[in-house]
Amino acid sequence: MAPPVATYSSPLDEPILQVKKNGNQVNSKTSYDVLEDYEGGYRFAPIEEAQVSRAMIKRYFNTMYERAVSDVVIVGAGSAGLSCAYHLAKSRPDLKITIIEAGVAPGGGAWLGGQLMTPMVVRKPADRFLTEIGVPFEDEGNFVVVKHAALFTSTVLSKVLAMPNVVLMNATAVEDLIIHPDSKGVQRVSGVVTNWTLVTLNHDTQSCMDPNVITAPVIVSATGHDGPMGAFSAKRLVSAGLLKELGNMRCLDMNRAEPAIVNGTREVVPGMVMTGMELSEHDGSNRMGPTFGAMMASGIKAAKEAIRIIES
Ligand code: 48N
Repeated sequence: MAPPVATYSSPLDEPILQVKKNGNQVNSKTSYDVLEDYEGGYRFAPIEEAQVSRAMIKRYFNTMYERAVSDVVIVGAGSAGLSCAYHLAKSRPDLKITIIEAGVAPGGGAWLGGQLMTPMVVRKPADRFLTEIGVPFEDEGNFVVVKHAALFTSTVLSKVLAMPNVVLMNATAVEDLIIHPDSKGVQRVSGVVTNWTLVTLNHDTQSCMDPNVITAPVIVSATGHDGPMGAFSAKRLVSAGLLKELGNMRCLDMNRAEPAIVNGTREVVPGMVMTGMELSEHDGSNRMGPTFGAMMASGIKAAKEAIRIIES
């Protein structure tokens, strides 16, 4: 039998959620209700295609205009950047926090545990962050295991995106830094230079694709140690003459790496706080491999550092 064809005389003035079932008007209160067959089949409110474009354009470009001046820009939405964003936005709901993420999908390396395996290991006491955001885990004594890394990442991401003072611009890359001398002549990071990531990755194929800018008194750099732009800010600080040389991440040592990253999280140059695995490239600390507690704790420390700078 052919599926029912939704036919209605004048959709624009038909009551949207008033649908007929067995000849009677029915208020479809829940999504399940509307899944049942109604006379004329499942129905949507009518729309003009241009309404969709304008709904996206208006909001996105209003946001770009409004966030051209932010209070804190976080570069990189991996586990460190997202943990920083969560703590910062929760502690200071008055701050305009803008996250710039080069990938279409935020989350960095935290969608998987290690060697593409899915469980995520978090060493105590960093499990407290999991408890705070409501991520269940199995307790193994000195560490805990989240059944799938994506459960942590999707949870922290959803909480960060739900915060009214946070804006995430994904598929957008930071391709340079804004650096000004302050009143004492000290070089200070004062913002970021951005472009669509696909443009940033293609400057060698098409010249003169100039970037955009976002200014902020504090930049938190959490660009990780691998991927097409890993350790972006650390490398740029070297080429800009604000860092003598990269420390270069050292070999794996979990017990040394994790406290070094957390305790080393700091304002590495005036106006820039560095967090997560990018710091291992900046400082030359060890890598910790497939354990994520330091990313969470480092992100939280970066948030505290950003607040300290803002309030100083
Ligand atoms: O997940 P990552 O790479 O970085 P972190 O520091 O948040 O977490 C690191 C963690 O995943 C590990 O590497 C673990 C602990 N392994 C350690 C080890 O020993 O191997 O996230 C960085 C994010 C990514 O999403 C990138 O796409 C993004 O930063 N990114 C950028 N976004 C915008 N502009 C850029 N220039 C840029 N560069 C990187």
